[in-house]
Formats: sequence, C-alpha cells, structure tokens
Amino acid sequence: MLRTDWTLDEVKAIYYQPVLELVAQAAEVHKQHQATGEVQVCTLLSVKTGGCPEDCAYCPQAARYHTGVQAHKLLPDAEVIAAAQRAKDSGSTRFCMGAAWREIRDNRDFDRVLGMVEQVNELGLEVCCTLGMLNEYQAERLKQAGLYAYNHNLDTSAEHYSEIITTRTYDDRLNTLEHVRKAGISVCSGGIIGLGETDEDRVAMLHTLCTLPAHPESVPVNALVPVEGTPLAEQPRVSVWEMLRMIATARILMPGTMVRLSAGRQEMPISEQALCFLAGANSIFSGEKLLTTPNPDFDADRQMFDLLGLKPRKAFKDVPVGATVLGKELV
Ligand code: SAM
Ligand code: DTB
Ligand code: SF4
Repeated sequence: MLRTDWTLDEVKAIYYQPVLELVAQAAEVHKQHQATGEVQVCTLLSVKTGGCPEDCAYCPQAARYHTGVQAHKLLPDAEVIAAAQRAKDSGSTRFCMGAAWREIRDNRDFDRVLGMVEQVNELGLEVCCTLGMLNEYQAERLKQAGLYAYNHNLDTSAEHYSEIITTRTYDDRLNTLEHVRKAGISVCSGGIIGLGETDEDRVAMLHTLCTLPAHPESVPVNALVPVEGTPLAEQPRVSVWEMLRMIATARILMPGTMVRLSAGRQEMPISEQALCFLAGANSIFSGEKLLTTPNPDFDADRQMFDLLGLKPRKAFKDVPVGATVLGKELV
C-alpha cells in the first residue's frame, strides 16, 4: 500500500496533471489515509544561529553571505526549555531545534543539545532537531536522549544540487538520512522550491524521497524565502500553483507521511493555505519566526484554524496506517 517502487514516469504522470485534477486526486488520497481537518502545529527555534561554513545559496545563516542575521552561540538550556514550554502552551505539539552547523561534532555543544532534547521530550512534545550531517553513533546518542525526529532536507534534485551547494554532496545528505533511519528516529526530509530549479528537478526530488527504503514520516515543502545578501535574494516568489503541485504529488506518492507546509506562509493568504490543506498538507510551523525569518504567529494561525474549521493535531500521531513505525501502536 505504501509504495517505494514508484517509477520516474509514474511520478511525472501524477505531477504534470492539470493542477485541479491533481489536487482532487490528492484530496481523495488524503481522505483515505489521514485525518483531514487536522493540522499539526509545530514550532521552530534556532538554538545556534549564523556563522555556518557551508555555502547553501538560499541560506541567511551562511557566514560567507552578509545578511544581517544576528549570529549567536548555542543558547542557554533554560532559554530553550522556556521557548518549548511557550510553544506547548500555545498549542504546538512538535518542537524543532535548529543549529547552523555543517555537521554534528562530538563536543560540549552536542552534549548540551542532548540535554535539551531530554528536557523537551519530558514536556510531552515531539522533539525534533536539525543539526546538519551526523554519523551512526551520533544518531544513536540522539535516540537515547529521546529524540523523536531528525530533519535533514534533500533541498532539491541530485542534478540541481551542485548549483545550490558545493560544500557537501547529495550522497552526504542521503547517508545522514540512512543513519537517522537506522537509529530508529523518525525521518523528516523534504525540500525547497523557488531555487531556480525546473519542474523536472522537482519531480526528481519527489521521486528520490518516495523511493527511499522507507518513506520519510515527514516531508516539509518549503517555498524559498529570499533573503537579501544571499545569492538567491532576487529569485521570484513561487506561486501557490507550484506549492500545490508539490504538496499534492507528495501526498499521492507518500499517503502515510506528514506533508508540511513549511517556509513561505508569511506572504500566503488564508485562501492559498486552505488549498494546500485540501491538497494534503497537514502541518504548519507556527510562531513569529521560522529560524531567522518572519512567520505567522500563534494568534494569526488560531484565527485561520477557526475560520477553516481545522483542529490542531495531537502529538505522536505520524504513524503510517498499515506499518509499524518506531514500535508504536498503529492508528
Ligand atoms: N544546518 C543544518 C542543515 O542545513 O541541515 C540545519 C539547519 S538548515 C537552516 C534547515 C533547512 O532550512 C535547510 O535544509 C533548508 O531546507 C531550510 N532553509 C534554509 N533557508 C531557507 C530559506 N531561505 N527559505 C526556505 N527554506 C530555507
Ligand atoms: C524545514 O524544512 N523548514 C524549516 C525546518 N525544516 C528547519 C526551516 C525553514 C527556514 C527558513 C529560513 C529561516 O527562517 O532562516
Ligand atoms: Fe549552514 Fe544549514 Fe544554512 Fe546550509 S542550510 S548554510 S548547512 S545553516
């Protein structure tokens, strides 16, 4: 039922349908496999900002671009836990800590992040981290500390990757995902559109995601937030039709996965976001900042939920029907 043997032609046939047909098909799959009407509210916190040695062309945190992002070292534990508690009190059920690292290193900072993971987990939140590349042993330590999910995006297609990032390879990315999977941590991996890639690149990225040995439990779809000072600052904003194509195709290919409408909501009217939920998105990031860029706050999102009759989704529900994931009960 959850297919990992999709061919590229099959993915193309889905993706290139007239957009409303595609959305209608995705809405059908969404209804069959997911609790429509529920959207998970997640919150991000940049626990270590800026000064990153990588050259990701979209990223305001790369040291080599001058973006005006206020860099800071790893935040004190108390500050992070207080932010997690505030997120929980505002209705968030997943808390993702991001660090502008190329990779995890076995040092004091990593030990401190492990302590943060433990404490956020104790709050009853799905705790997620995005800390760059990691090895098997580091993934194991995160798992032991209580990490629920790890985010590591493919970002774009293998073909387009070197146009966007030269300081690491697509295979590095895939290896990290393998280590996360092997440690029994829930995999969160998706991409960004609006980087100057073609539709073929978008199709290829979706194909890579849905033919991994197991579907990621979570696939974030980000629209590029163009940031001044980065090489992609002048990229035109992506349209809702492009977001819909990505979200709907992801939903059809990976019916059991949480598809997350991620970066790019700040400029999206509620009507456009509603279409994304119809097409299969069932999660948002809420709170006035993503990692470094503005995002709708909890109040704005609460109003949107009221208007659309959406319910916030409970924690620990991203278990594909018909599969045992992380040893949890099937829903
Ligand atoms: N440094 C780690 C890494 O790259 O894996 C973790 C943090 S990094 C900022 C997490 C993800 O944020 C990136 O993989 C990318 O998909 C997304 N991202 C960063 N800047 C973005 C932007 N301007 N617009 C949309 N998404 C962005
Ligand atoms: C993801 O796919 N999107 C989030 C989360 N995973 C880490 C990050 C979006 C960052 C947008 C740019 C910024 O705020 O710095
Ligand atoms: Fe560094 Fe991550 Fe930004 Fe790339 S996306 S520059 S690795 S913080």
